[in-house]
Amino acid sequence: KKTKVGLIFGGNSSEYEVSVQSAKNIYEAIDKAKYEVYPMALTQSGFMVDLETSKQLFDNPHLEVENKAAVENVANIVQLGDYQDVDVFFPIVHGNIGEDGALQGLFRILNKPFVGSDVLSTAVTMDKDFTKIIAQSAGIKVADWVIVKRHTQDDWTYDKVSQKLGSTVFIKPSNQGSSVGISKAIDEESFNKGLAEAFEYDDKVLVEEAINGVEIEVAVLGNENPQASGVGQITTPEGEFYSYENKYIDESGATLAIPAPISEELTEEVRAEALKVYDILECSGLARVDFMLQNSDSQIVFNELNALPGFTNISMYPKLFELAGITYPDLIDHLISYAKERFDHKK
Ligand code: ADP
Ligand code: MG
Ligand code: MG
Ligand code: K
Repeated sequence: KKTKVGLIFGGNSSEYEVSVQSAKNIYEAIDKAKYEVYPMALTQSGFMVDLETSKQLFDNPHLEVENKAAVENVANIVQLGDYQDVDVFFPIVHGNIGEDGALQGLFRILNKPFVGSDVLSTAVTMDKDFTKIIAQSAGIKVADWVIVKRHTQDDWTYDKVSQKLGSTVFIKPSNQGSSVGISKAIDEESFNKGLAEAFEYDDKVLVEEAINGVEIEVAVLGNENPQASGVGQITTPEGEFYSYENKYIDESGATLAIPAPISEELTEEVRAEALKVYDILECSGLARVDFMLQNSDSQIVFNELNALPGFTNISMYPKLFELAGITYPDLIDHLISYAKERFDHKK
């Protein structure tokens, strides 16, 4: 008997298109002899659509979907409960709802296995502030930061933050991804502008010390004894950071180097640090752990953990494991096995 996989994708975050592409690639690559896949879309308005329509989104992500059930948002998501014959859910929804513990909570209520980290871990890692607090308390090096909340905004000026964090700072909404709402500030004007922009996305904003260096990333796979891939590096044009534009729009904006051109010794150090972060944040299934490698002293500074990273067949996560000898279809197979394993252990 084939395992029935509920492949959930889409969502209302800025990473909608990436999610659709990831789901399409998973749908095409999954071992059909072993798995039967139900593609289930969460459209941008939050609706859950029927299986046939979901499949159409693979080639036409912005198809105007008329939801046949025409019921309210939440009721539609709860339709997932109607699919009692799904053996395991594979959520590949980034950001809001998908990567922040909300869908994971629903799977727990439905009492079904699902790919990726559980409620606590996804909720914590979606919040950059909580992620850093926990990592730092476990001895992981992170960039220094302050928290500005909407109601404490007036207490903060560029002068005040730059005294603590240096003259260049990064401003980011605490709960976001894809660099949305993130900016670099170098003076009062860019600080005020950046803060206003970040508050468009969240009530809690991080102002962070800028790390002068390159971004490096590690893919991690597994439950109790996870394995780390090699290290990948992101190179952005001089003076730019890995912005939304560089990630998804301008093809020439950023390049991935897999493996990263760093020493074997440093590679091992980064891999070990990634496993430590994965363990501290109690991840399971998969995660991509992102660091900055500081130019001045080659220190590795943990930046963030992505619980459901981009999973298209050219994304960093699968590419890193491909280099480690795990093909894309095998990776999907492993993830589903880990989902079932965790479910069985928890009973
Ligand atoms: P997201 O979840 O949106 O990817 P990140 O924290 O990874 O948020 O920030 C997006 C990008 O901004 C990073 O990939 C990096 O290029 C840049 N960046 C973020 N924080 C810093 C920092 N403290 N110092 C230097 N660059 C940073
Ligand atoms: Mg992120
Ligand atoms: Mg990031
Ligand atoms: K994250």
